[in-house]
Amino acid sequence: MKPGSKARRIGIWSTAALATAATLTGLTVLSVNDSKPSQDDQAHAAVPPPPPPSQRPNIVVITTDDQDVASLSVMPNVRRLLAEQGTTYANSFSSTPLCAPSRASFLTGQYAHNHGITDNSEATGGGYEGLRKTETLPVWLTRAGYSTAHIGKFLNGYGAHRRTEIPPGWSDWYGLVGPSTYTMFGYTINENGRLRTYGDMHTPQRGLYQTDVLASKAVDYITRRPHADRPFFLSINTLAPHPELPAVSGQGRWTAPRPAPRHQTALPDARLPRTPAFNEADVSDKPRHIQRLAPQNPLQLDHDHRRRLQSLLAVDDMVARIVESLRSTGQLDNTLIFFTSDNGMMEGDHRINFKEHPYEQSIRVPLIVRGPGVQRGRTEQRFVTTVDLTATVLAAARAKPGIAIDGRSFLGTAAPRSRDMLLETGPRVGTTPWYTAIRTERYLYVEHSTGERELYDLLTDPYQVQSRHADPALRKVREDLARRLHLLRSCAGQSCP
Ligand SMILES: [Ca+2]
Ligand SMILES: [Ca+2]
Repeated sequence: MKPGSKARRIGIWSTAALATAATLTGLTVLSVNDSKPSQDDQAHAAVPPPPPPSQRPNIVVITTDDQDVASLSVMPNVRRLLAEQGTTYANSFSSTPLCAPSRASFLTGQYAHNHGITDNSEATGGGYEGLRKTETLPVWLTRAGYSTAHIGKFLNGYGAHRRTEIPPGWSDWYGLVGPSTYTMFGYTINENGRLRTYGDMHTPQRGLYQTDVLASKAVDYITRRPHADRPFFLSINTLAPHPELPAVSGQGRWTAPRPAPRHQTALPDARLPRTPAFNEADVSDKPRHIQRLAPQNPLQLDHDHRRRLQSLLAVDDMVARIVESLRSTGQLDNTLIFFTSDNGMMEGDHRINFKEHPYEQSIRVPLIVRGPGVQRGRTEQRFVTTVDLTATVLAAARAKPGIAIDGRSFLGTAAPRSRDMLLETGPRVGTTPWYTAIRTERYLYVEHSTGERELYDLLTDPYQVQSRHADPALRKVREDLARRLHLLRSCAGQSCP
């Protein structure tokens, strides 16, 4: 390990350092138009035939729900067992920062404009019912000889109509059913076709906390290896740190998640940083739907923030249990572990207490990888996005997708540090307009369905408090970004950068 690398690694865990990093990453502006196609496609043609399944790695993907990057600071096991033993991707983005569209992108390897799911609700063709399930990652991995298991949250609306349905491609299935997904106690799991309910929504009970039960199922799967002749793909999806159903509190609104009983009094001093974006004082530069927002109650935000962090402590415990079970069964050295989230979260940033929007806290997600061939203790600056994770899993498994996928593998391939990142939402139930946006190393440029525009220079404005879409000095920049965005939002497969 190089001197100083430890300090640098630890540095990424603080919010202040993240802000500094955001400023620093703006210093070099690469012309992304010059970027070459990823080398892994060329490499694919040159590799020998796939090795027998027994030589391929097991793959574990841990996905939290609505976790912002800074919250990794309260997860020492993630740091010690994953980050210090693997590579942290400091510029990882969710292409559609909303639950179902982002999860659909991971499962299909496609941007939302290609898989078609832009909403959590089936009323607009989104959610579980909208997913074309016969061509998804677990189906392709099964074809390639993998055993596949899913544990926890799936796409919104799963189990709402057919509670015992098991989506194609999963050899073991422990999916959280319907709206009960959004409770830490009293949820129902479809356990390979058999429904089982754990406790009561209103009665916290030791041993029945959702994250702990999901962790036990993961450990059981890893230990039992129901298909020991095949490598496995294990997908674990926690509700934490996503809010719980309105019915839980009876307050008529979604409320911050309950922590595990053992973590109820943890992190008493946790408080959100008051950055310039926090309850942004002047939102006149922003689109009308943001201008209409009143500032959020900072004390409520701090309270919810603390609960979110407390709920992540059980996820951190889960990571330790998973790594330990892999170690004790002799599988750790041959297992790739990915830790990520479906989207980020704004906690008062620009007066918003949600994700979905194209701002930094919403689009940035944790991404840490450890396992065979992955460099240890490294922080990687290259830009990666949701669909790249799919491509990376496929490449590691030597599996082929059944449809054209939009992502590029990020392990073991040379790539430019920055490339054009597409951000996009689409029609949703409700009134929020949708957008397409491009995030480059220096700029964020947004085109809203209302015709409104935003443009931020992250070099001079890392907190995105002054949109410069109307600034004549940036006219050429804006035109160039608009041209690049036009290509991005209709790209498919090989035509995606
Ligand atoms: Ca989410
Ligand atoms: Ca402003």
